[in-house]
Amino acid sequence: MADADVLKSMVDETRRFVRQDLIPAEEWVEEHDEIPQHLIDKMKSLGFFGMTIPEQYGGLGLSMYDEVCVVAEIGYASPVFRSYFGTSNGVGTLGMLIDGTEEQRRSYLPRIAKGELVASFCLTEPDAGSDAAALKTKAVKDGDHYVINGTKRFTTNSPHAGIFTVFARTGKEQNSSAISAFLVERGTPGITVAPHYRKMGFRGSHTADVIFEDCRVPASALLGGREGVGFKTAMRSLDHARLHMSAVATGLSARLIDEGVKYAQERVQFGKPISQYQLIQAMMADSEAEALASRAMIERVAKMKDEGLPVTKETACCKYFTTEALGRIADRMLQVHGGYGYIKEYPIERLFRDARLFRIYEGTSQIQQLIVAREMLKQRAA
Ligand code: COS
Repeated sequence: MADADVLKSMVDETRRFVRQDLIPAEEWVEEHDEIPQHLIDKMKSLGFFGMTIPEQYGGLGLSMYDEVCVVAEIGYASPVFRSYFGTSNGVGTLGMLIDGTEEQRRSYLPRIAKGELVASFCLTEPDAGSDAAALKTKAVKDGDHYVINGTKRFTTNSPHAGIFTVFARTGKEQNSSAISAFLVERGTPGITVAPHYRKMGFRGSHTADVIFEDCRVPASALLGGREGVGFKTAMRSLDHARLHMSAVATGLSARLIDEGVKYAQERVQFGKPISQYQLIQAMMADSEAEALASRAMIERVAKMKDEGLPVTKETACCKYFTTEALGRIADRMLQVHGGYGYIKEYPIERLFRDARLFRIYEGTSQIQQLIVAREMLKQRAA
């Protein structure tokens, strides 16, 4: 964990950047469906692309606690900005950090930390979403190479990515024990990134299918040099990434509350600001209580993770609670705006659409419930 003063100055600097640079650019991003290059450059200079990458590989080496504190600040802006560097810190690099060889880490992490190389995570497929172990992409050994064939779906940042962590079947078994992970560089013949999807929200963050057709990679691309452990690498990466995502959701909840309360203080009906009415206050109070609970959860679980404790159940609890709370808060704060919440005049309409994704990606709420219940039963059986 960083020294308290160092963390405070990082949080303060991030808060300033969010308010001075990111929030004023949100509408431009929405309209143009891209992030201006000068903001990407500023995010690079602040070290955001290497936030979780250890210092020895050129990153900031934040602890999980530091990470949730900084990320909750970034989450206060449109989640699109965080999304651009999110995969480089999260699922796109965690595999290398958890199971990669030293050579693999040295080859990619310093460039990812600088923002020169965007990392992307190819797990989901057309027929393997929640049931990730059902993936069909194959990697067949051919001498000192593997040949990869398959289609990966909804791959965040794939249009910008320079390196993909690709999960593929190397064995004949139909279960998760036949899944391996590969580090595949963009530009390898046989990779096609499809045009990005038109989504409900998150304009400016690009998600596309990645198609592998007879894509030959050297055997050294096999993550950690071991077949059959890829599924566990993916699950362990997601344990971390779901806590990171919970911090983003917590930041966005705080923003939505500020937007709703500001509107309630300005909007006059029946002769006084609507913030003076108890039915509006109830929505404010319910939202504030849930935001506080979210904040307490992420901080506590981050500390547990830093202590090396198992947190599969706890990160799933965080992802489940913070993103469902975010959904309720977004709905209430839009309700506070009344008819003005349903038109594009205020940020709430866009943030509401963005908030909807949180209950779906990096594992739906239903998958988080399933993980929590399974872990509870496992603990009781032990
Ligand atoms: N950490 C380490 N190992 C884990 C693990 C974790 N968090 N979760 C599972 N494993 C291990 C299990 O212990 C098991 O190992 P053994 O075979 O040695 O016993 C193996 O992985 C298979 O686990 P399990 O049987 O639980 O797999 P299932 O296919 O039943 O389901 C879920 C696992 C549902 C949890 C998984 O498919 C999942 O997370 N799905 C959602 C995927 C997702 O989030 N997609 C979003 C897009 S990716 S950004």
